[in-house]
Amino acid sequence: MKSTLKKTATLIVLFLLTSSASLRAVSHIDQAGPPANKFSLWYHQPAGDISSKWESEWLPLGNGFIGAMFQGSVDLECIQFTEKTLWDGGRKANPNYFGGNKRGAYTHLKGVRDLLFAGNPEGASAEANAWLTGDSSTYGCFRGIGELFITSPGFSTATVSGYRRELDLEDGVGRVEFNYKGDKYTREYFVSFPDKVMVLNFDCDEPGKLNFNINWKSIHRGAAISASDGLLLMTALNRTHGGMDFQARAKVINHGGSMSTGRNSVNITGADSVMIIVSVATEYKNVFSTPEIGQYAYVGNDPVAITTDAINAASGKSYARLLFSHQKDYKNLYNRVKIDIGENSPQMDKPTDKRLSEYKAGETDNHLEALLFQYGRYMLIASSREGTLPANLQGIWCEKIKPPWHSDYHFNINVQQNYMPALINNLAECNVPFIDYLYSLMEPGAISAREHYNASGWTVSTENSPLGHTAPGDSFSWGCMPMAGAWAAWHAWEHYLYTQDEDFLRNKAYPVMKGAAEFVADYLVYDLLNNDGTLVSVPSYSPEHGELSVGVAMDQQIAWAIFTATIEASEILGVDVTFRNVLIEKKSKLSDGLRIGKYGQLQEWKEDIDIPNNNYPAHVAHLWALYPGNQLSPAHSPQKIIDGAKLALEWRGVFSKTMGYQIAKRGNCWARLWEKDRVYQYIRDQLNNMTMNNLFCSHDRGPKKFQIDGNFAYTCEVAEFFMQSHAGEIDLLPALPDEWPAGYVKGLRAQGNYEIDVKWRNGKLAIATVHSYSGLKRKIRYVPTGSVLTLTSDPVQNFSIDGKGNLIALGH
Ligand code: FUC
Repeated sequence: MKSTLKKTATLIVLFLLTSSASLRAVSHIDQAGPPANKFSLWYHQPAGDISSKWESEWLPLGNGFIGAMFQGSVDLECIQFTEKTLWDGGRKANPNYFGGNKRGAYTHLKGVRDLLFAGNPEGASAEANAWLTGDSSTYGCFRGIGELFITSPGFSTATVSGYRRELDLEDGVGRVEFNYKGDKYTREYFVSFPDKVMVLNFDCDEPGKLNFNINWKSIHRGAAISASDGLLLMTALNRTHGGMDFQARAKVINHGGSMSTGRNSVNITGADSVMIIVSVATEYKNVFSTPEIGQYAYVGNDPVAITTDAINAASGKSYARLLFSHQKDYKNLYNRVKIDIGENSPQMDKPTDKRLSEYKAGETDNHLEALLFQYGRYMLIASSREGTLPANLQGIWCEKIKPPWHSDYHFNINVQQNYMPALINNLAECNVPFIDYLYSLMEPGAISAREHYNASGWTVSTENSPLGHTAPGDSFSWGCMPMAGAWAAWHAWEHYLYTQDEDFLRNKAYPVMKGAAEFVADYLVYDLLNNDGTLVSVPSYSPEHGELSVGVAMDQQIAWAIFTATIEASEILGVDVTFRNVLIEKKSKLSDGLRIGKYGQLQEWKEDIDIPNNNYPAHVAHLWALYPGNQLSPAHSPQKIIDGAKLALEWRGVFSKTMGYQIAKRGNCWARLWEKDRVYQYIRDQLNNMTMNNLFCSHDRGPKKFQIDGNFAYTCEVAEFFMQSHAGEIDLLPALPDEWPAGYVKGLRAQGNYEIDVKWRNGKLAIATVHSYSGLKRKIRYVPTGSVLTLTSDPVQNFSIDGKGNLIALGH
């Protein structure tokens, strides 16, 4: 029966076929409908060429270690991959590598400060560029590794029908499906965190139909490729010129048919199904020093042992079992947050690229906006898992030898922005790699603190590599960021604020915070320019805006935040009374980072020199205290400061002008100001102008350049429209846009160890459920009316509003 049906279908398809298109083109006859799971990205055609479409069309998979992108081609499938720790450079490139630090640079610090105090910023810049910059000559770079090809001999893509390429965010799986000569072919791809392997499974509903040639190539010259017994190896050992050793190992397992192994490839003939398991590892180890190598070691893992063990363990498991463990792990994280802001039929039934282009043409598509939100959560799960490095500028995905900005850790906003969505979106586990990483920066960061600033504690600058490069960059103003470590360490404090995990605070967060606060305490000096008796950061620089200066707003705000957090943490832990008192004393003398200037604006610099409407498209650094900081809130801050922040944002928040990674940041600032009518334009701008067909965020408005913090900032922004908790209370619906009149969000996390579900109708709260895991009795505010209640210690509490908008507690 099945074969009769299939024959009829084949005839129809053949009848309908037009002349054959180019090899990659896929027929649109018998087009596939949408996938079963609504939170999926899907397409009617494979992604384009790797050289021009990788960052805009290919779809990402990852487990925090291995990052892969798949093209979805029928006849020549390509899975591009890398491993997060593949960093070339550092000590392997130069045995005298010293983390980029220049020994004794600090002896010139006083000279730079004196010039700034003498009112000579140009002279100070020249002096700083001559003496205080770091050495970036062997800084290194994150790199792609290679591409795996699965060729289907005899296949013609022109004759497939029902083609669909998808990334299913609900299942954590990529798929390619199509019909060919009456048979249905299904391919499923994922990267498993529990099994530490990438798994590719090829199936057909008719036995014996799968014929493949499987091989791969590396983008690294000198990587040896070999094959034996269904096993492909890509090995680069004993590399010179700074190259990190690595190995990729792929095992091909066929069910039915036969397998033969050539010199560099594996051939499958007539199989029922085929599974390919891939392990990738490098010699990178995040250890600062070893007895054999000394400082800046950062190697010590054995890639051959890691890939051998992973493949041996995984190849003894069935595809179903590997899939089961992957989904159990993935769904445990992904399923915690559910969102519904409205579903827009018929847009939801259209492929993602079509939806996006219609959206750009003005179509309403709330579900697409929700899809982008969940995509950020997917990407964080795929790029940031415990046991390895945090997500970098491209998360974990890289196809090149030289990605933009080395795809490194940028500490003047980007790496922090990667982690802004983690806690509120119930992914605390994905935040841990960042805090672990900061912990590991304490050793190299102490050397930079000493050599460049004669300070205790630890520091890091604008650009950082996982090879311990914590020195300032090679142009000083841009490349120095004295408060970078403190900003990052403040994330460790936030982790505690959300989770209330005192062990984590004691063992992980507090040491990081204390070291950062020590550095800041030493770095601050009395302001001899204004002679006002305040402590200021000198030299300081408002990221990418202006010249070297004395006590820029952002530095002062971050100093305030790290002091406040460290004082409080030391009280909670009952430690370091003397140091705490030093911080209390210094905090009382800090120059205020919340100065209001002659136009009523929140100042970016200590001097009142802001230019109205200057529309600078990048950082809005002086709003740090508002977002991501915790210092400001309309709930308790003086109106003058809130108005000053609004004006500053007005001048700099101009719609459709900012860069990709800054759009959601501005939306988030308006959300923190509880200006619901200002936020939605940033949602629209990001999707309209900076979102590519695979929903990656572009850094630039011109030629597209993938940078992941734009995606992550979006996911944070959307969550904060529904709920905020930075002001020591739970704020419900603080910035709900009118464009999302009804819906719900379930599973957000709030500071104080709460989990929050919110449902609304006609733009008004219907019900909010607070799950209280630590029993704290904080306030809960319904922002649209300002109505406030106090939480009890009950584990579950429900709230709604009465006819006047007053918050009312409901029974359980
Ligand atoms: C910051 C930004 C740049 C870029 C870089 C990676 O310095 O200002 O535009 O995003 O990071």
